[in-house]
Amino acid sequence: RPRVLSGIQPTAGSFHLGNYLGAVRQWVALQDTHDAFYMVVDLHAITIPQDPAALRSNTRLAVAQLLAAGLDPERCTLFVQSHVPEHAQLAWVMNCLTGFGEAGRMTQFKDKSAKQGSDSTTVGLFTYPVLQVADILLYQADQVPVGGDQRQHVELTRDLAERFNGRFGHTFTVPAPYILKETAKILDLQDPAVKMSKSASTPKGLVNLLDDPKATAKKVKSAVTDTETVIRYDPEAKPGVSNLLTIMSVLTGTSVADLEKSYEGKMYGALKTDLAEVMVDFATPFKDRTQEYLDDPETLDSILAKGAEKARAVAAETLAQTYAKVGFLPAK
Ligand code: AQP
Repeated sequence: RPRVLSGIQPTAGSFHLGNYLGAVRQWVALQDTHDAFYMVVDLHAITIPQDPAALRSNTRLAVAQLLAAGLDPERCTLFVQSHVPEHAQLAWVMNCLTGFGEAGRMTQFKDKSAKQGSDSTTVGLFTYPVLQVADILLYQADQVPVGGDQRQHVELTRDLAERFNGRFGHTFTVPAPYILKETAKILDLQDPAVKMSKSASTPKGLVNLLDDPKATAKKVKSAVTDTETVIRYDPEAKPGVSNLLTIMSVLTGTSVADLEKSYEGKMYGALKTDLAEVMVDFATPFKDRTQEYLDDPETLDSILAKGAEKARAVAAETLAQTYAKVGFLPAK
């Protein structure tokens, strides 16, 4: 079975619709066809300041949401990044292989650091993509299921894997991104020119899965569309409506073409009302299941302990090979 690896940050509390449709939904499907490793990336979270107690509880909350979304610890390896120290260890080796200019070209870093200003941008944020390289290479992943905003980081991973392999002999699998075209970029409901994002979206543009379902319905109903009246999929000319059609299509399993047919002659309000209902039907049980997992922290922690053990077995082997190739004297 090919192997997949991916991660999600615990920082925002609730996952948003972009996280779910762009990434987590694919993770669930890939459990049946791939050897799947999924993690909550708390090392990445501290690239911006975190309250320690909040980070701890958000990490458990992220795990609970992943289980509620359908990850099954019997069919995948689910763990917390900081439980596997090899991530930080391999990241150092990868940092020493990455050009300063190369890291500076990462668009996510450029965007985020421009917003924060240089005094509050940490070196950790700068090397965040390199930690991501280590995350992926440690597991010899063949594919990396992510949203479109992560494509450049997977490209960097490929470059560094090839560079290391070229310099020291074959060590790492060169991974490919696994990005579904339809859901690669779920858009902000209020500003369909940009992706839905926890840090950049306004509250009205961002649908958090754990929001009060009534608030979610309201956000969907006030989504920005356009001045036409035709319900038609055209991401260039009609990004707002196309975004709603995409979300509706994925959550109901109906093709966009069939949706277009069924809304022929109808107004935007009809689509929004139906989608609001679909969203509420999806989010309500998701929220309940998340709460059930949170109410049982012992089970959660034992899932994570087993996950970390399985992950470490793979990660430790890759790190040992890497250290040997680099020329580190083995500890006796
Ligand atoms: N709008 C999106 N459409 C499709 N996929 C998305 N992802 C994020 N936003 C969208 C994908 O979700 C996964 C987890 O991303 P993350 O760990 O970066 O989570 P986040 O920090 O909550 O995501 P944001 O909102 O994108 O954060 P900021 O605002 O900090 O940049 C990834 O696979 C990502 O591609």
